[in-house]
Amino acid sequence: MSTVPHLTEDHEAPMAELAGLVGHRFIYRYDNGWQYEMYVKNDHTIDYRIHSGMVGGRWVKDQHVDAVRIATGHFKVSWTEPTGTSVAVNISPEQRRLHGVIFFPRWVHEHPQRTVLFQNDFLDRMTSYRDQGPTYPIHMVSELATITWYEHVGENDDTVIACAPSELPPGYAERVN
Ligand code: FER
Repeated sequence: MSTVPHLTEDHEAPMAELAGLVGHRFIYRYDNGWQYEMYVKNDHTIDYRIHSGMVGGRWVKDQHVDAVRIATGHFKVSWTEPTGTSVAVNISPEQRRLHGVIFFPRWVHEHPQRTVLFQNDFLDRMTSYRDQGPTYPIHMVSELATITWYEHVGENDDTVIACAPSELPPGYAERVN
């Protein structure tokens, strides 16, 4: 913990360090064709939607993450889902480049459709599947991606990711900026 009296977090002054990441929406397509959307809600939370891929249609709000700046303009966001899936994403917004590593438990790889839902409404089901497994062997997916949409929308806005991918207007995820 910090010993600085007015700071209570164990990571001091994160906001200046994470400018360019926090409060931004990213839409990106991995080189394997999988398309994702991530909203960095604040320095420890993301909301996201999966537009296509093995678990296309899945969406999640208020996932707790670890976010750090590795170097100027280069960030890393890492977390473990209630399903047991773990993800680490490196993001270079200005270069429109991203690299993700996803570690899927065996049960997700065998039954991806079990995770295609609004996860927040099914947390008990997800942790139950996670605890049943099988977990191993882990299915690792390591892919580069191109960021096709990058926009500042501000922090802690629950309207940014508020519906399933299927409920979006046609062409929503294909817009490029
Ligand atoms: C990402 C890669 C994987 C991402 C989320 C996941 C929001 C989540 C995977 C899962 O739980 O199935 O780039 O960004």
